[in-house]
Amino acid sequence: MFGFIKNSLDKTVSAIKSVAPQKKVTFTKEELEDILLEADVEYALVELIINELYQSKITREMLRSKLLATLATTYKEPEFTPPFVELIVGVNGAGKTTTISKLAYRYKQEGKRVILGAGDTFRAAAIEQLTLWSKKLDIPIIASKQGHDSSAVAYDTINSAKSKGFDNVIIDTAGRLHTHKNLANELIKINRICNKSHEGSPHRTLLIIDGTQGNTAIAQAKAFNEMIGVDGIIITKLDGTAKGGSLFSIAYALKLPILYIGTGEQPEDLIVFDKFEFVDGLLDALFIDTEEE
Ligand SMILES: Nc1nc2c(ncn2[C@@H]2O[C@H](COP(=O)(O)OP(=O)(O)O)[C@@H](O)[C@H]2O)c(=O)[nH]1
Ligand SMILES: [Mg+2]
Repeated sequence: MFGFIKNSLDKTVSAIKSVAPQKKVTFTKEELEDILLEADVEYALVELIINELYQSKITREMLRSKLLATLATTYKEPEFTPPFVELIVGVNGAGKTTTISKLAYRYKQEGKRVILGAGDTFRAAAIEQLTLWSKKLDIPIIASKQGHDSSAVAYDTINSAKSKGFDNVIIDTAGRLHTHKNLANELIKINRICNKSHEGSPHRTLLIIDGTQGNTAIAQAKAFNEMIGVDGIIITKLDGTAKGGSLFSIAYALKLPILYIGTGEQPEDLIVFDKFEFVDGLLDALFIDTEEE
């Protein structure tokens, strides 16, 4: 898989190159400040990183350890009784439905039996979209009509999975309702109903964040985390953005692990997030490889 994360950083690397065209062995703090801001690392985090670097000439290793530290939160899979139930949350257009099909495809490739729940009952198009993916991927789905209770969909999906011995349940949710409070209430209710239908579930709540939004997604991500509690993040559309540096600020601000990144619209365009590969992908664009000399 090596190289895929790096490819998704192409645009971010181009942005960096605009302020640091020449690779070097060390950079000054001022140079690094420009570089990190250009990559869309949030201002406060840039300052924090810069202030923690005590030397005047910053080497690759010094910066590397600071960047890795922002991605320090790790994910620990909880103990669970199958099926493993996942709730997918995030604002409209973030890439929830697409990411669900990618996850489902991945699990199916791993030999698992997956079922989808079309829990975004607010928009008819969301139900149709997930149904279309389920047909394409030949993965069963539980769907109801627009306007129906999304918790009922979650309940039915989990029950069906239990009775048929499925391994994974992935439930879509609405990204927007008439008001923020409505959305919060709906998500809290789905959470409760999942637990009713299968104690201990949902086992994992994943927040989908549109990578092209960069740092502006942080406030929104915090809101979701406060609403229902998020276990991990998936950043989508990294293929189309120069804001790769925002991953540091998002992970750091939320103290949540980034689990996957989305790099396209196809089911296979989901990559396990490897923080080392990500950080080194950026650093390779900046620092001269001293071993090559
Ligand atoms: N290029 C790219 N497009 C994506 C990615 N993930 C989702 N999309 C597109 O973003 C749009 C919104 O996605 P959708 O799954 O409907 O978002 P939802 O409203 O959160 O369910 C669709 O056109 C998707 O094809 C990604 O990783 N890369
Ligand atoms: Mg959707």
